[in-house]
Amino acid sequence: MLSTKMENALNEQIKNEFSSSFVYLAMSAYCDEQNLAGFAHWLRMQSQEEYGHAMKIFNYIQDREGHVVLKAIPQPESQYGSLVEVFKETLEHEKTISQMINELYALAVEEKDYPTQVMLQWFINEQVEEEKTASDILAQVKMIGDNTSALIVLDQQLASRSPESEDK
Ligand code: OFO
Repeated sequence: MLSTKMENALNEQIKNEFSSSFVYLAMSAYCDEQNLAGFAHWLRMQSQEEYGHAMKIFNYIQDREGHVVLKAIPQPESQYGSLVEVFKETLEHEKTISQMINELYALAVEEKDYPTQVMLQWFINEQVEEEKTASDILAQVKMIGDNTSALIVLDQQLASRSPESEDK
């Protein structure tokens, strides 16, 4: 059974993952308005992935016979200055989420909650990937600068992202 402290912290992380989903959906809308359909698609897939992360913790709390509490999520930004800004914010956002996951893991260690530690290891690995992907796209967007042809190529590449499988 989950301790109250652990359960509260996991419910908070459900909120953070749903909040991430909202942030990426807002970024997707911004890219769509800039006629960057590939970026918009990629960010929409990212938003769905974050929804999946929230549900992974949601299901876990239920498996441990805990109590799920869905908290209000903040309104995301709806305007961005540029693509560079979008991916700078994406990278910063993922670093913040990594920190949150690490803190959750530290709490699970403190609580001697071994199943939660195992569950969180998936998220620790995932965050390494999330930060790398955000950092790679940010570097590419910076390199492209004002080169429209290169931007179109990257937009086409990002359009090919497929939805994550169930266990992602
Ligand atoms: Fe849930 O990994 Fe990004 O935020």
